[in-house]
Amino acid sequence: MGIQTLEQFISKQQSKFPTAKGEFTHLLQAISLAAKMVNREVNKAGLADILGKQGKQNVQGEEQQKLDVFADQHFMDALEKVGDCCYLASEEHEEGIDLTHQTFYPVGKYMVYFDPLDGSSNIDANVSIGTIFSIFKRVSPEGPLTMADFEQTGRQQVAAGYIIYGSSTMLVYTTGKGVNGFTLDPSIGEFCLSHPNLLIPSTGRTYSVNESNYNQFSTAIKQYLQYCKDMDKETQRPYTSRYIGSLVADFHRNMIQGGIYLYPDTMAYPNGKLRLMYECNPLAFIAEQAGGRASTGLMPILDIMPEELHQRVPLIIGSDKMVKMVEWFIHEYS
Ligand code: AHM
Ligand code: MG
Repeated sequence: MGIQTLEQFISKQQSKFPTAKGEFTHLLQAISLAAKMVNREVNKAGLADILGKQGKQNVQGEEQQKLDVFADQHFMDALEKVGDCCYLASEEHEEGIDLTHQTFYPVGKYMVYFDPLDGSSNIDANVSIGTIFSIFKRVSPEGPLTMADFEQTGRQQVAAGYIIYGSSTMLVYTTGKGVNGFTLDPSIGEFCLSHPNLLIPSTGRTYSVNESNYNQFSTAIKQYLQYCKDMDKETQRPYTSRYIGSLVADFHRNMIQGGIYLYPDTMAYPNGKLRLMYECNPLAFIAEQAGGRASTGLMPILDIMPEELHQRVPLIIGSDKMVKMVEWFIHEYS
């Protein structure tokens, strides 16, 4: 069996729906193109004076890195030009962009939420970073967007994915029929199918959490972390602690090897740090599609009704049995 490029894979999937107009195919192609451009910049980051801070803060008061701005511009540009979107929202912009008002490019039915460069505080240290995206379809037929278009839970996502710029660059996505991973072959500039039908092991030995926040965690989370460190032959505890501090990288490792990632509420972040629309929802969709689980500890991430664009929620995500165990601790100790 020879290689199968992302484009070939998408076309093959699309051919199963003879009435489809190819809009979704174009959208994924646009994302793949922007990902390649960001990858190129990430790879030459040390050379091109693109490392370091931009000197501005984004809407959430975090310092923007130069590559954040580059990635945001390229994803925005590619998604706007493709003409299949009606709304674009990025971590880097306070407001989403309603494309139904513009006349320059065609307007389509897709709403895309994305984090252009997640974990960007790691760039200067050459640590893996990522892009995360979530795609919805507007529910109102046409014209201006309505509240109903924004009031969709993560279960209504039509696709979601991430790109990890790591020791190799991978694009992993789902359209609700399993998860597939593609590795960028730099010699031909194409993402090639490398991880068909990805499944998260139902349990693992790795837990990822920023443990410096321990004193701010609830009793339930403290008890769970103690459980991770306790000795038990059957469950192979103590578990191993691994925290990169780059969500896509921590999540991807757990996808491949099994494990759990937690960003619970803390005093500094009473609702957790991570954002529902472009960090938690897309990864939760992928996790569930790969046989894993994603929860706030009290409810599935995918059932949360969004209230605002940059809404934060606690995130517990990864191997099914491990996430269920945290839910059990939260139930017992709350
Ligand atoms: P960012 O979107 O500003 O990069 O923040 C999200 C990142 C995640 O990648 C990572 O898991 C988390 O923040 C790390 O936060 P902390 O440094 O508090 O552990
Ligand atoms: Mg982020």
